[in-house]
Amino acid sequence: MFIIGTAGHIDHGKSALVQALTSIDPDRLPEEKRRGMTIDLGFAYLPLSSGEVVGIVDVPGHKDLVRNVIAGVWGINAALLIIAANEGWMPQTEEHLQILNLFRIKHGIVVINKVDLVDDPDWLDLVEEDIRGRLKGTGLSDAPIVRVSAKDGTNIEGLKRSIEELVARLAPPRNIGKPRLPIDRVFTMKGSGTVVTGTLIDGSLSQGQSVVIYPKNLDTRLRALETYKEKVDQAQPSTRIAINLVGLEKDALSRGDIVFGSEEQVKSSKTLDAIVELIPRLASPLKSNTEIKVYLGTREITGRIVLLEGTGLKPGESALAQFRFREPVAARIGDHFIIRKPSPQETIGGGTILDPLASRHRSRDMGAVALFLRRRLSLQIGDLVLTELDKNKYIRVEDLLVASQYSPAEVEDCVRLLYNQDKLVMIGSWVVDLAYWRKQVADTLDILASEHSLHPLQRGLYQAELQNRLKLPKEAFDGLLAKLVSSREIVCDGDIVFLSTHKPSLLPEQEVTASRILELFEKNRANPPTKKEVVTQIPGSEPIIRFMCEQNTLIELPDGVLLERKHYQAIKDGIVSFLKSHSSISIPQVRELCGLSRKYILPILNRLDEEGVTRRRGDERILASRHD
Ligand SMILES: Nc1nc2c(ncn2[C@@H]2O[C@H](COP(=O)(O)OP(=O)(O)OP(=O)(O)O)[C@@H](O)[C@H]2O)c(=O)[nH]1
Ligand SMILES: [Mg+2]
Repeated sequence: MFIIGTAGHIDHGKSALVQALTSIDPDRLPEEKRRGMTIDLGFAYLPLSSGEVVGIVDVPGHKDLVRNVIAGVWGINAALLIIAANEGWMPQTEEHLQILNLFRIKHGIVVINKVDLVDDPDWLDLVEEDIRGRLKGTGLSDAPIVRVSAKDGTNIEGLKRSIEELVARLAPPRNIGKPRLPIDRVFTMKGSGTVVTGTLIDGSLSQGQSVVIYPKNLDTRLRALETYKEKVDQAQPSTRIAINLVGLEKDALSRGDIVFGSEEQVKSSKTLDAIVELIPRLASPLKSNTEIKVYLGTREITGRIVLLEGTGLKPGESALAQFRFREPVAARIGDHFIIRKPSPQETIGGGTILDPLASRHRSRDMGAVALFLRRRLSLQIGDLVLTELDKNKYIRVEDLLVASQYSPAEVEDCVRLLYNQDKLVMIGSWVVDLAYWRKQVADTLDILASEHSLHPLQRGLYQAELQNRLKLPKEAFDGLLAKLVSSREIVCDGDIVFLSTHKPSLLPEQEVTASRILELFEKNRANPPTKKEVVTQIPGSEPIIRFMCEQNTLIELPDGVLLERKHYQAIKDGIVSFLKSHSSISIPQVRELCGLSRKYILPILNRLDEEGVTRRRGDERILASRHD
């Protein structure tokens, strides 16, 4: 499916030509009939011999109605640039051509109309020669030039053949599964309620499906769809469609609103970065921070343009720029737009959106921002994926490049390809920028190394603490640890992470303290000191006690009770062997067995319960099942 738009100066016969081609009068408003001119967009369709139907959008030629032209040209695949033979090239011929050019329309036919008014064939040759010269350097420079008369029908059949040839050359419209319908008309139809029309792009829409309408985020459903006067179940991209919406008042909608297939596909921002180009014949340069009108989709929106490189842009030149709007705008990377001066109204340029979700840039970041945007100029998916990662650092695959003209499957395939080429990192559902990932790996090793040198007695760092100090989502953080474990750079022991080269060890003077601590326990077997008591007797011994606990030389029990490992093991063995010949053991029996007071016995028994050695039954302990 394709859409062709008309273009050209007022009264050059655009609407007459549409009627001659299709037998449909595109001027539908009473005022248009009365004044004999097109005011708003008109629509028709042309069935081709192939059976395909081409949609036609007819635009007004009046110089004050250029905003309607832009809304109409947006979304067309090819153009008919119509020039009256008797008048030749005129100001809006030029302005419309510039608009087509800025929208990167590269396919079209130039029609010299009203040949019935010119008797002299040499004159027509001159007109054609002049046109050829003016098309140079534009997207239509090689377009065929066809001479017709809409009035007497001269060569209308020839023009139809040219249209057939043109359509055969067009690349099929893309269906990326993310339908957008920028609304160009809203009206009420008796019996069915609110109807909107527009050019559908980027995906298909089906009867009954739910949609969301931006910017008010109105949820609704498509009661019925029509393309070219026929009811259809599904409409394909690059068709003109009319949709009947359930439960919405006409006043809730207007031109410029966008129907989206789902809420997840709506991404918007008040700041958008773009490449902007000024048309060559402008009288003055464009200053940074100027207020302008931007035409995106069918929406006209006023905002400021901030040049990201330099303070002024000369006619015919291009530069990176940021738009700052008061309200958010939903655009996609690669969308073309037109810019106009508010007064006097004049088309001054256009361009392409490079980052529809930009933020305000600080002047010191400008160099990096420019580099980032320049890498996007190709609009190639690989460049977009890599720059998006550079910007976001890490992102879920399904959130990557939603606001682009690529399908989720294309993005995923590209991510996989770049992953195979070692250009990015994939961890679970996350994609991580390669340089960022490397930095996180280096940071992990640095953090652990400095932690070890700061606390040589400790085994390492808690995973949660390390994750806090890095900036990665949990799933990616786990992936990072797993990778460093498999390359044997780090060890994860339960919650603790440490460098594989790290062995906690005591300095010679700390060894002395450790022996003194052990001595305390050996001397007081019947009444071992608590942690507090050790620290009182040997000031500064706390880290060494912790180290000895980690090394399993000491065992720390609840309530600050400490026991020498060997001592604890002996008590445990005693209790287990007692229970092997007795069904249970009471607290007095434990006391008798190990010669310790109640202060130690309860923590010991609780610990044994925790270890699954014993189990409580009333006031007594029995062997836990695995010891039966
Ligand atoms: N003699 C002659 N008159 C034509 C021809 N085509 C259109 N006209 C007349 O030119 C006038 C303007 O035609 P339109 O089709 O309304 O022109 P338009 O380009 O659509 O005008 P706008 O929409 O206002 O820009 C009408 O009076 C038409 O009848 C033609 O081939 N020969
Ligand atoms: Mg017209």
